[in-house]
Amino acid sequence: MTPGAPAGTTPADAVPGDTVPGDTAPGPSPAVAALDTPERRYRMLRLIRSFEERALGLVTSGVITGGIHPYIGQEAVAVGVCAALGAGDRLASTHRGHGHVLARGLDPARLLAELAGRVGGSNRGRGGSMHAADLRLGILGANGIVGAGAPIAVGAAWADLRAGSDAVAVAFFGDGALNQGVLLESLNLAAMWRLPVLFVCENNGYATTLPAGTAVAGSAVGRAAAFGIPAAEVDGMDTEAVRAAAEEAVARARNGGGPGFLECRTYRFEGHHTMERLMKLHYRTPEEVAAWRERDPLPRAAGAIGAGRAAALDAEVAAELAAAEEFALASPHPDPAGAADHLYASGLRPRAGAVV
Ligand SMILES: Cc1ncc(C[n+]2csc(CCOP(=O)(O)OP(=O)(O)O)c2C)c(N)n1
Ligand SMILES: [Mg+2]
Repeated sequence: MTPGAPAGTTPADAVPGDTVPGDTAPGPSPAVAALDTPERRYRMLRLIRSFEERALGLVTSGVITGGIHPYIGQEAVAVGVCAALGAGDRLASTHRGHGHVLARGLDPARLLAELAGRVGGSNRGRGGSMHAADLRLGILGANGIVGAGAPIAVGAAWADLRAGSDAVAVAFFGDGALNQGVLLESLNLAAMWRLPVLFVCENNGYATTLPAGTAVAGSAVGRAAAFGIPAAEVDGMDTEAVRAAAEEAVARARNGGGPGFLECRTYRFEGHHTMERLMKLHYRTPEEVAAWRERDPLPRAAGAIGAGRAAALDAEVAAELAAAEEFALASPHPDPAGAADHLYASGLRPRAGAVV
């Protein structure tokens, strides 16, 4: 492949299955997760919770290097929002993104392999925890840059609108993004151009160890209101409350009503990042953590379907994740000789002489 060849040409060194831009995951085309019944939503809550618990174990044993930002405690937000989406919609995720991508339908086996840096991973093991993406599911990517999903979702919504589609784009972000300029720019543009975007603030009370109460002047919904964007505060520990609020905002956006904004009040039960286990930090009291654990979204969702049915689904998920781990661990690490592959869109390669 000669440098500078026009985009769209097939590189001579193309990897099989990599001819479609964004078709990052080898294997069959995945389907968006169906979350249309309380049972399916409960199963997904359990899948995310158990996936994260298993991933924590793999961090401890050194199989996953670099650590993760566990989503445990916040599952109702991802499941409630994704339950309100259609197959053609899109989402931009965060550094704490496993719940978002699983709720959208990413195969847990592929995600676990991705976390472990294996070729069978959703991004061939090259992205890791903070970069899981699959454009076939409308997953525009997790993102290690606080607030950076917002402009990506706004751009996707603008492109879809221009293309005549009625798709909606969701931007997930934390309370830590509320003071990022790029979020405010994104809110402004989405409001000015009446773009079909749902901004979802997962307010878990802390940005790393910084309490939102000492960092955020005004309020989350107040920021949206300043741009004329309808905003609602939602109990982020209640899947059905999140779903109802998201459905309303998604329907309005899809019908030309412009962007919406949800502030989901939630809590992470684990540390900010797995590194926190090695640190002696005292920014939350055990009483505060215990009080939020009382509001765990899983028992509430299990109550709606009955204990027997919930236990059966728990067993199903446990078996699925055991198989996922087997798949992930059997998958090899990528060949270091191919480290520079996939850095550019199809048709582009590093400049001759570039050090990669
Ligand atoms: C632009 C930017 N600034 C700082 C960081 C370092 N950082 C990583 S996570 C984080 C806190 C994010 O808090 P929040 O947005 O509330 O999400 P949470 O971790 O609570 O889910 C920070 C400051 C970063 N990744 N990107
Ligand atoms: Mg936070």
